[in-house]
Amino acid sequence: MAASLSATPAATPAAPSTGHALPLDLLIVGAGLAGLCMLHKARRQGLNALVIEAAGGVGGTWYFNRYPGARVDIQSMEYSFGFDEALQQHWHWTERYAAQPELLRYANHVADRFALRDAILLNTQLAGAAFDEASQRWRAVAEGGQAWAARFLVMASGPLSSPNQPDFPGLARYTGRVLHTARWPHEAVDFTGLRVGVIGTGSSAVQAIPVIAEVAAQVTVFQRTASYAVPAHNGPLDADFEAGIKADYAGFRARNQRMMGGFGSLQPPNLVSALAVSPEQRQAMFEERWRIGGFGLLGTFHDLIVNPAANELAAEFVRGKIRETVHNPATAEALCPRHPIGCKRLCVDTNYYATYNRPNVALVNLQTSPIEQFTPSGLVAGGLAHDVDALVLATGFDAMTGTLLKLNLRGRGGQTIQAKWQAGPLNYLGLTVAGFPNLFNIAGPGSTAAFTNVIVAIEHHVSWIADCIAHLDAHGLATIEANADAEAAWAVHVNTVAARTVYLSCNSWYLGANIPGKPRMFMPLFGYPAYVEKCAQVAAQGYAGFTLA
Ligand code: NA7
Repeated sequence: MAASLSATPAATPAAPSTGHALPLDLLIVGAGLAGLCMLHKARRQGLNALVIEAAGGVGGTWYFNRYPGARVDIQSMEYSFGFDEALQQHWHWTERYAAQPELLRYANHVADRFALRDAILLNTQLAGAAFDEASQRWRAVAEGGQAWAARFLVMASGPLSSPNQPDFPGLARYTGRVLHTARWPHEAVDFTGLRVGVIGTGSSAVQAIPVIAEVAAQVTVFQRTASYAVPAHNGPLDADFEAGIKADYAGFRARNQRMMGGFGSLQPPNLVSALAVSPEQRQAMFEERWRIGGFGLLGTFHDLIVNPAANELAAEFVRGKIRETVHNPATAEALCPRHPIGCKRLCVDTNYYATYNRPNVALVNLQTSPIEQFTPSGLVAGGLAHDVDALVLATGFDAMTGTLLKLNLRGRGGQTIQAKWQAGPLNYLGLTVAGFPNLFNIAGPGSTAAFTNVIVAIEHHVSWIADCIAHLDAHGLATIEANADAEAAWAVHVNTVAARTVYLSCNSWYLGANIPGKPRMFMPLFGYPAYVEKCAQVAAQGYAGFTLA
């Protein structure tokens, strides 16, 4: 960290460039969709808030993940804010699943529409923040040295914001261009006629590979774990569909709120077990969902995520689709995942498996042909040299905790977040951390965000935080802090819920298993409606499980 923290008051109470002369109520870290939403809500509540953002623009995920083919995996009509009727009536999505440029335009539209930019400091990376017990303020410093004091620190830094850059020994020897999907350059990258290597086959790779393959001379995909991908059937947004939703957008949002993931009410899960129907019926039901496309496949039967035997039937259905699609039987077999479907986030694709039928696309299975070394012209895997002009790392994120753990965050008594989360991200309701008063984390571990339409999760968190602050203000209270026992019970709860599902049976980023050395702890909570109810109950009981002072 370039800047240091001390218990002495911050030298500069607020950044002069934003005109924030008043003491800050909220310092919000991150100008992605969560930060924008929090800022707007705080201002509507009469609070003085400032957002700091490391990037040169707003939009978070949609600012950084600009790789070819990047698009949302939840339908556009659902992946948008519902807090403002005029906004949701005004905004028009062009596609069923919006692409990154359109999503970034949406984030910018929100910033402009609600006149948020005067309270957003771009190119400002938080170095650290410490809770000063004497003043009961968070004192934060940016890497450039600017400093602030704020009553509340809101981390809106995103669950998937720290790219995973695996420590590939010898990668530095490679002299071609290396790109990471999560830190894609802003200028166009032209792969025309080039030989491109792609490491990773998660959602980002599944979206990027078909698009890169259309122009590249050769694409070589290095796969460690095969992915399940369901067709998006993407295309222009149907005007009648849009009009139908807009005729009762509020009702649509409300119905989505009752779904396990906060989305998908147009295609609710069938209330039948995969084991209770005949093989022919089962096949027909899977086929129907496959024809519709998207995450709804996992709702073909109500027990696919909780019953391994039911899950295997869905997994085998998708393997059947892979074998049908991919002409080369050996490639098809290598592309067939073996872990339970849904255990890692399902990919929503356009032509992913079919892309392996192109003569210019090859798959290297790292299970049988591990990467041995990098060379100036490429890499050697399984004894074979692969020369490439560019290497795309589609290796994902140090999810949910990566960003916070890079910061110098200190709670009571100078305890660091690294010490606090040594064995995994302990927190209460996902929103708060014992020993870190007045700190809120949006869409982080311990909440349902990773399993939810994240915008729905963000809006819920923002409302909860705003209501909590209003409660403190109404009662003349300065601080709220999770109790250690409530926090410990919450960690048990999150893992108990996960243990009833297939989620513990593969090496996913939900478990921290994609990062060597990261403590294994199941981080997201499954089940949005029950979570919302619990958060509401806690508030209704005067913030049970918290100490308010
Ligand atoms: P993911 O889904 O975490 O995918 C990362 C991919 O990179 C995955 O196939 C990994 O294999 C692979 N990977 C990671 N490290 C390595 C190393 N060291 N060697 C080889 N391969 C590696 O990230 P995405 O960016 O695709 O998607 C993240 C989320 O964004 C997604 O879930 C959606 O919510 C949107 P592994 O499976 O770990 O064996």
